[in-house]
Amino acid sequence: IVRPFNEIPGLWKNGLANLYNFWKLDGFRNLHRIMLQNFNTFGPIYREKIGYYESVNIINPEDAAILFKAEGHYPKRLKVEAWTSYRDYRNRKYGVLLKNGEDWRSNRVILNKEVISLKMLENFVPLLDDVGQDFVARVHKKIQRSGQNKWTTDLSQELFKYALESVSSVLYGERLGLMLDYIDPEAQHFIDCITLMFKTTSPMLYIPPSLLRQVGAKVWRDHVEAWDGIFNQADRCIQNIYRQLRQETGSPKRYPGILASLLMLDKLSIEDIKASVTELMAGGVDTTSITLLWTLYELARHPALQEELRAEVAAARAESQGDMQEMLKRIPLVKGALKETLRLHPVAVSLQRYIAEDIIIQNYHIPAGTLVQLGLHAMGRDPKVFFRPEQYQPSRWLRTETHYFRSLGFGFGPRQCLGRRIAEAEMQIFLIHMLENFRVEKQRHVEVQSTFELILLPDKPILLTLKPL
Ligand code: HEM
Ligand code: 2DC
Repeated sequence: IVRPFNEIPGLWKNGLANLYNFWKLDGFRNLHRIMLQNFNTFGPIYREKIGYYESVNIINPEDAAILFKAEGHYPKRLKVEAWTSYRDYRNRKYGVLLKNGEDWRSNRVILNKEVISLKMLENFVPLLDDVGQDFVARVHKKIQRSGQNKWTTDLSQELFKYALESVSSVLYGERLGLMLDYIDPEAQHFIDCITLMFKTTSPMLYIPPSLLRQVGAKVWRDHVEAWDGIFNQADRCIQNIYRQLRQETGSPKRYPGILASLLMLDKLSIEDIKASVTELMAGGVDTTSITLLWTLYELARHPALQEELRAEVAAARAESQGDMQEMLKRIPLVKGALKETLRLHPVAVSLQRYIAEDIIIQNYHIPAGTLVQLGLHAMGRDPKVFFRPEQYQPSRWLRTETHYFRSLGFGFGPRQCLGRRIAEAEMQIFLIHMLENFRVEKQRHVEVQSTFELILLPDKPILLTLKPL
């Protein structure tokens, strides 16, 4: 017999009291740990209300399958009101990230062809390979300058620049020059704005931005300032390409980048293109860079594994005579390492959908329209889902264990990450070049954990030492 919605365990009766407790636990930064704890207390399904944020939470891959089968024709994630409020406030259009319904679908279908199709990957790879090579050259230079034949540093700022340079090169078909010694201060400002934008979003998941705006709260003001910085910089890049395109005659000889392709295609309005390209540019910085930082950290902690990956890359290089596109087909363990990083250190603490139809999960009835969250971070660490979950083991993705609804770092289905192909290629190419050039080591015994700033980030600087091979 199916049990009713109201019998799902959890704390969902008093949103304000729960918000107060959440705040006392520093929940704004500990969301992932609180979710783990809730699954321990309540079991594989619990209902929750914090402030005005209400959801049902699940953890099992089999339940995730049920959730995604009920996502409907127009899958809808949690509405991040801070982001929509900013757009409304400044009168800017929603891009594919924030649109819903038919408007989302028609934009997404066109963007899919230019951004996430395998055909386009061919165009992206040479651009991303150039950035990877420049990154390595930059590190060699830093090592030389140190005079110690090694370089010990917190790589996060370097990785932000690598990620922004990479995503910009595929969006605009042009380099920003962030691998040079003196970089455009505007680009640095853009990077800082993205970090601030994420950080100021998390409190506004639970307290309505409209309220914070009315009382003139600092988080809201900082949030607006951050998005303003993001949009100003993106507008400059977009204007620049738009102008060039109008001056050019005839069709371009080489691949002109995603933005120019979309403009020439002429299927989306300029305002729609601008909105989605800005989202792609902003979405392409902290996500891949943090994932790469965690991967280097894990490789530094597992030297034998690092050598195994290096051997795989060397063999792939030899077999494909340096053709990067071919190489990417011959590095299953490197790909496994990235999956393993996203299992233990996912960018997104959860995946969510407002379900389009009634479903039954763990024998509870859940009505259509409910926000259901899959605890991605919790699932990745659950011993019932992954054998010895605490171990970083890229080879688990090659064989033996089942992968059914277990590799969800980029989300699922038609609403999954639009930047997925770019992110994957960018990260694989980065690791190839790094493994071919440097040994990565870390300081003794510093346990790094995650902190929640809308995305999950390392809670302290990760110091790594790079030594030339
Ligand atoms: C959406 C993860 C990199 C742009 C998402 C979602 C996740 C995610 C979990 C939500 C998917 C869902 O609801 O099913 C990641 C991870 C990344 C990454 C783990 C890197 C390691 C990127 C990059 C870009 C990007 C590089 C841009 C080039 C987007 C956009 C959406 C999105 C635009 C919204 C798509 C839509 O609503 O239709 N990402 N992402 N992401 N991501 Fe990423
Ligand atoms: C944060 O409880 C925790 O990819 C919330 O590139 C639920 C939630 C909703 C939407 C998620 C968000 C979480 C984490 C960051 C995500 C976002 C959707 C897209 C975004 C996963 C899990 C991200 C980082 C995009 C951001 C692009 C943007 C800033 C232009």
